[in-house]
Amino acid sequence: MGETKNICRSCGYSRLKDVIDLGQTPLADALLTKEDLEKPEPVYPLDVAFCPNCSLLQILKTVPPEELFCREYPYYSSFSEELLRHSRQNALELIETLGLGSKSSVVEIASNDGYLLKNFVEKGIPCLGIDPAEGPAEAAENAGVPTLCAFFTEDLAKQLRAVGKSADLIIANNVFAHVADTNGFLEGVKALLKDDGIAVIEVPYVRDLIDNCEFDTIYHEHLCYFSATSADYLLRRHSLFLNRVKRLPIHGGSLRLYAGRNDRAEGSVKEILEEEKEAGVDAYEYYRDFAIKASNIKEGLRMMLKGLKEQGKKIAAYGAAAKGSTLLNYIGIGPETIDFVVDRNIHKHGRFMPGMHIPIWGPERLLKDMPDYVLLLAWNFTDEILRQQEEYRSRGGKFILPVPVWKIA
Ligand code: DWN
Repeated sequence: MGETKNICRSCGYSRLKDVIDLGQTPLADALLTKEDLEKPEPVYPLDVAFCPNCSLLQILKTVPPEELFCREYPYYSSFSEELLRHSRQNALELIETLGLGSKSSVVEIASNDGYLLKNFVEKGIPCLGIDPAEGPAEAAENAGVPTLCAFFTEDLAKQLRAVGKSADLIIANNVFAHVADTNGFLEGVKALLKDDGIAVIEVPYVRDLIDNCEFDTIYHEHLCYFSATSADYLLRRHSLFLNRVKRLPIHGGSLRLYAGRNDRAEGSVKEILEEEKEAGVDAYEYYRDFAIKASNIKEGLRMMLKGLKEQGKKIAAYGAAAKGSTLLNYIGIGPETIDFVVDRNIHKHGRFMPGMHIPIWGPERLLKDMPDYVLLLAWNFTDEILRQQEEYRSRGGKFILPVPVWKIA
């Protein structure tokens, strides 16, 4: 199912250069029920390539979005306090700097469970969430966030515009890198955006991925891995202009892109483009060693976990995260090593991790079973989770942080 494109998702260039092949991999968020364990589990190629023409790093396989973001899509943003704080800060800053009020119009693409738009609802600012995942969309509506359960496409944007809907602000966090029609997405943003409106788009940042070897953040939902360079090139092709950019720590490192119809670039844009030129993100050499670095992390982690098991240690994992699925499957860590995974997201409880079929329970299981070690799959929330698990740690439990080099915390 789906297609494997060997042409660039952004510019159509046909001679992409291979960076890493993570192998035949199950869908990272396709958590399994007990019944599913008896059925064949779909796997797809997970290989990443670099476009020398526009500098975009991307995966080649496009899994149909209906398979990725289906009814059972288990990801709810509101299970992370840090993400809620990060999102509230973003919303309040935008409300202030843009002077948004009761006459404004805000649209969020991939609004999930209303985790971010609720901050606009609270201020009486008219807003609309758009998200194809039925569970999170329903949760958003129940939280008082008007939500359209649909995929955002250029057609949908034009239909909304045709009935008089347009936006002063479009927010698109962790979705631009996820859409199969990268160019159509931007045409849709442009169609919906008022002449003086701005789009604020958060994407995983390719420099954090490469510099910290965050290979586990590669999965079929993440089709593109942007730099400011590749984003700037792509936006300009749609007569949208990158006017401000912020580098953020969230999700292992992200870029927040502020774009609009008018070219009013601030100093932050020139600065990051020069930094990236200096780092060489527009050349294949920057990506060349990524695969060997990931392989070294894989071997190091395998050996360390094998040693702990030989000592008779009990090991669990924390965070039934999409990145956790990539890490377990790429390294080949299964129930022979990890007894169970815990996660605060109640929608994941009673399910099993894709590929490795490790059971998922609530975090209270850690104190109940007291494993010697817990592999932290959701390492991007290390501080929040270690704080939360002080009791487990005070009883001698230890966390293993897996990337970029494993360490015990
Ligand atoms: O792009 C995406 C990113 C933004 O989120 C989505 N396509 C999928 C998802 O990726 P992920 O699952 O790797 O994201 P997280 O937010 O890193 O996943 C963290 C997991 O850990 C969630 O299942 C929630 C859980 N968690 C927890 O159990 N206790 C998180 C925190 C902070 C906690 O205290």
